[in-house]
Order: sequence, then C-alpha cells, then structure tokens
Amino acid sequence: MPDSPALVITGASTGIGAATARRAVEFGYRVVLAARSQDKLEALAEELGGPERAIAARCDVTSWEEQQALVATTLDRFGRLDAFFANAGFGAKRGFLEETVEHWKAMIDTNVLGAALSIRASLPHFREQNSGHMLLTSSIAGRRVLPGSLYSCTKHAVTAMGEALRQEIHEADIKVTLIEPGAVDTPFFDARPTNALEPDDIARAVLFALTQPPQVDVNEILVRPIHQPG
Ligand code: NJP
Repeated sequence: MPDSPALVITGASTGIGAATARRAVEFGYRVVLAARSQDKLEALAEELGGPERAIAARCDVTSWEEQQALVATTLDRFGRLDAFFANAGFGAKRGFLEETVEHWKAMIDTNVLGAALSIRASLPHFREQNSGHMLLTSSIAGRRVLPGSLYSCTKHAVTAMGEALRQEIHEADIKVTLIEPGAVDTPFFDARPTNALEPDDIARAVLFALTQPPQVDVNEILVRPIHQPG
C-alpha cells in the first residue's frame, strides 16, 4: 500500500469524481479527494478505507493557494503524486440573458481557471519526476457548440487547454487525457436526466486511460449514453 500510486481528484464529493475515486481505489490507487464539501469528502474517504487509502482535502479550485496546498498535502501524506484528475465544474442555464453575472464569473473561474490552476500546481512535480498523468473533465459541450451556452464555451476552453498542455509537454513522459461525457445522472442537473450515463460509466473511462502501458497516451475519450442525439 505505501507504494501504491496516488491520484488527486477535484470535484470528488459527488457524481463523476466520487465514482472515479471508488473505481480508482479498486484498481489499487490511493486517492486524495478534493472539493468544498468537507463532510461529504470525509464520509467518502471513510467508505474507501480511511487515511491509508483515501484522504479528504478541502479545496476550492478557484484558489491558487488551496490548489498548491492540495498538491503539498498529497506529497506529504502519500509521498508521491502520479495523476491529477481536474474534474470540478458546474453548469448554467442556456441563454445569454439567463443566470446572474456572479454565477457566470463563478462558473468560468471554476471550470476554466480552476483547471488551469490544477495544471499549474501539479506540473512542476510531474516535470521534476518526468512522469505523471493530467486528466481534465471537458464535455461533449466542449466539442460541440450548444445554443446560448456559456457553459459550452467554458468546456471548449478546457478541451483547448488539454491539447495546449499536451503540445507543451509532449517530449516529457507526461500524459494528458480529456474526458468528454455526454449526459450523466449526477447532481450537476437540478432535474435528473433520463437516458443518461451513470457516473461509474465515466469512472471506467478514466481508469481505462489511467491503466494504459507507458507508451500509450489516451488523449480524448468522448462517451455519450446510447441514443443521445447531439
Ligand atoms: O457533477 P456534480 P458531475 N472547487 O455536481 C465540485 C462535467 N460534466 O459529477 O465543491 C472545488 O456531481 C463539487 O463539489 P463541492 C461537469 O462540468 C458533467 O456531473 O463540494 N470543487 C462536486 O464535487 C464537471 O466538470 C456532465 O460543491 C468544486 C463536483 O465539482 C464534471 O463533469 C456532462 C467547485 C461537481 O459534481 C463533474 O460533474 C458533461 C469548486 N469551486 C460534463 N465547484 C453531466 N453530469 O451530464 C464545484 O459533459 N465543485
């Protein structure tokens, strides 16, 4: 167990992040669970086997200080950092006259700046050890433009960020994977969607990317539920 690889997951308190944590532990990872809801993170860490397997680390991804502290905690508690899943994010109603300006700012800060800060916090360590794996949750909405969707614009930025990072570091032994879900039944939606994927469907895609041999860099995985038209 002390030599098991360490995976940081942001947005780990619910949905895709929590499901990925469960799968990752099953695959032998130690996980650092990050989000703002400390109580949910602690309950999940307990479920996953306690401090030797899973640590709850409160982190608002919009804070540079908290992202740096998240990486420092991982290295301090587990002695290594092998992969970072930048997954925290949320949406907004479609329509450029919908939502408040404050909601827009928080969404852009979380979905775009938060992902960039996760890269900035973990990359020095990946560079130093010349290995590591950065995974980013984009979306089908990061591949297709949706009418009136500023959320879709944030996810296009994440898709671009993954490719920009890949091109920057391609000579290093560092992998970059964009995860692009279609509709997934999570608290992301106020009204739960029908005909959606389960969070574990995306978790298994994340583990597919994580468990490839060293020479394989899975750069994008787009997963729709069957019958999703767009
Ligand atoms: O949603 P949900 P998902 N700092 O609401 C956290 C994308 N996606 O699992 O901080 C740190 O269950 C929040 O925790 P808390 C989506 O855009 C989804 O579906 O405690 N963490 C929670 O753990 C997102 O990027 C669908 O409130 C922050 C997590 O983020 C990712 O999948 C489709 C935070 C959100 O979990 C996971 O979303 C798609 C902050 N500032 C892409 N703000 C879908 N569900 O259909 C939020 O294409 N969190």
